[in-house]
Amino acid sequence: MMTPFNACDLLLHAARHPDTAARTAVTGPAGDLTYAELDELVGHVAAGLQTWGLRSEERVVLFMPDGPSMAASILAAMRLGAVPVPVSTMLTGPELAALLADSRARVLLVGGPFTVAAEAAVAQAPGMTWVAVEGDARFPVPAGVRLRPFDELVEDGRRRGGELVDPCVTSEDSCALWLYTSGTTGRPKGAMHRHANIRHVVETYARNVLRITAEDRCYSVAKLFFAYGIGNSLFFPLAAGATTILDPARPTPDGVAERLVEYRPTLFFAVPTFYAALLNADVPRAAFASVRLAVSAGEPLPTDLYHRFTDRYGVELLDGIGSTEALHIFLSNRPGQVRPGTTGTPVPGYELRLVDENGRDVAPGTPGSLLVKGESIATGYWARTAATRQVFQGEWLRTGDTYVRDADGYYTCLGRTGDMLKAGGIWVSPAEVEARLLEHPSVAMAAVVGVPDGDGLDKPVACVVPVDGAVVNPAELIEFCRAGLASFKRPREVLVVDKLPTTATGKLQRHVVRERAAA
Ligand code: 3SK
Repeated sequence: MMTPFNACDLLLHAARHPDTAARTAVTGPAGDLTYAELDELVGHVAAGLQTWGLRSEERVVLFMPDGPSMAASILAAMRLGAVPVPVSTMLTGPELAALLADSRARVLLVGGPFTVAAEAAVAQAPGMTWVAVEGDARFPVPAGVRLRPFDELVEDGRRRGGELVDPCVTSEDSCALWLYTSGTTGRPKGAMHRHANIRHVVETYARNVLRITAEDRCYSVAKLFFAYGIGNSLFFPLAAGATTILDPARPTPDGVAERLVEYRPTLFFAVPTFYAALLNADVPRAAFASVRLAVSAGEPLPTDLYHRFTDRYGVELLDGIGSTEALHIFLSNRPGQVRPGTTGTPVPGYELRLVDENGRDVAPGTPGSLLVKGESIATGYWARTAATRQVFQGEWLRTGDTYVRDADGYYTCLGRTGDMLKAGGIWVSPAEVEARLLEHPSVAMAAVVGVPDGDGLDKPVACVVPVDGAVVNPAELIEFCRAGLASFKRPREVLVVDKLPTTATGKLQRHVVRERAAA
């Protein structure tokens, strides 16, 4: 017998009680909403989407900045039994078009600042029927596509009193959310999460590691379109009846420092690259006066960076690891028990294994490939059977990371099992960057590897072989990549070489490239 459950009810439970409904659910530069107001907006957006023909289980793509509209739209799609697909606002038009096609979404919600990429994407999206745009921005759309202001969507739902006609009853197993990840092949894959997965991350990491309460105020540098961000800024605060601070701006150290002073978060979430940037920008200690706990994930936190941050700001910093496929963090340090340089111990609610290449468990002190099991693991990747079978093995998820466990049960990351690299906590596919480099007329061969920068954090570096007689200008090539890829994927450095190291069979020796690039 199916147990009815919708994660939206869990996240908006504070709206149902007279003593919590007036508490602030959302604050930030884009506006404030109490729980009662958020609940009402969610009802209007959900009813509006239904009026526009969105049906249960259909995907709705959100290409929006963090703010009340984005939060309400995610929750509204869930309430409807439809599937919100928040996607990176750093995508180019063709990248967004590829996700629209892959997800078969007919409805796209766009934030005002992102209309250039949206226009290019919608022009190539055959199944699109409705586009809602926040604010006054408009753009031409092909015949058959209706473009309306986001406010009109809300108004359409308001006219129906926020009521859903024949509401879909979801269960724990119903699909609640897709999050795209570049994974190991570089072609984005939609990880499909159930309503129960959201409850699990709330009941495990948020409750047992963060010990979040209704008094907390959460601020995440990672945006809502990341798994890390949607947990930090939506699931955890709302499930606790706490306040989320949603910031539409692209994060910079000075901008974030201003937000910290103005909105006074108690829980702060970022990636190691951003902690390094805060320190390098010399953000004052006072900016962190309200923060009780800082969290780092996305890539391993170097020991030196941990000490520099905690010494400078006097705030406990917890390093953890999660994944888009696991929805959030499953291995983490704990307040008062941090071992710098390690990723801590398993979060209760998850089981971990380290296995050798034959799938046998390894002993403490021996490196192994990290597997994780828990109720928040995605059900698979949308329409990607081969990749699903590789990564989701029965109840176990292959993380692709190599770890070692010490005798006390603390885990230390040794790197990626494959060749993918992470820059600023976001997956970068070397193959994708190499393909872009090879589009340049003066590039004959290219290899992209992760090389630690001055803070010990991996950044993409390209080694290129010029076409005979051509001269490669590194700065121009970086700009060329920035123009054709999401900017975080661009190489930070281009090294011009005569040839690339290859094996006897012509395969690129990536580890040799890495050594040379790091020298
Ligand atoms: O990369 C991580 O460590 C992470 C953490 C939480 C949620 C999602 C991800 C990818």
